[in-house]
Amino acid sequence: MAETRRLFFALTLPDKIQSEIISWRATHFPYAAGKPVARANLHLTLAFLGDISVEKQRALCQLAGRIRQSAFNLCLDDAGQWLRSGVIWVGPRHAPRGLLQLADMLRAQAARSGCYQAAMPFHPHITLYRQATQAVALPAPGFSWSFRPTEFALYASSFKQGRTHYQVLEKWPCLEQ
Ligand code: 2AM
Repeated sequence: MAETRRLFFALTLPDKIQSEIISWRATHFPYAAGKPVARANLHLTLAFLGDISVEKQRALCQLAGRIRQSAFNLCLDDAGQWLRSGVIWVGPRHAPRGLLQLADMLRAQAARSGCYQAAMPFHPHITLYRQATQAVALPAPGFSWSFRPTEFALYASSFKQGRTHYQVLEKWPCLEQ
């Protein structure tokens, strides 16, 4: 059988914002809220591809390289919990148009290439906890982190020795106007 890898397109968070979110998480959520996501693993998924072959990966990378996406500002000022999937997240209260366009293009390219795309609308988020199946009190509004993503990336996800690892395989710029 052809070798496959579990891949997804995502925005990387600047180190400083990753660290600030981790500190904020430590003081604003109960200790046992769920399984905390490691600092370096914090990311915002744009399109999940699933387990795909090297050929399909190459084709999707070529398509991604043709995207001309203007840069946008992203403000993370919202938090929520999805009990069914056990996810606690932060994300933008108002998703910038550029972010939605970029995710739409990547998701459409993925779908056309045969990668199943969930019918649910894209809800941009950064997962902070997994296995959070008991409702927790969410932090009061007032927090926010803003940054200007300058690139998006293809990630490979692997699970080794009980830990999830994400590796950036390739990056593409968001264009300044
Ligand atoms: P999540 O954080 O909400 O679980 C790598 O698994 C990334 O792809 C995660 O950010 C995950 O979102 C996202 N993702 C989207 N659809 C997925 C799926 N069907 N299976 C696993 N991860 C998925």
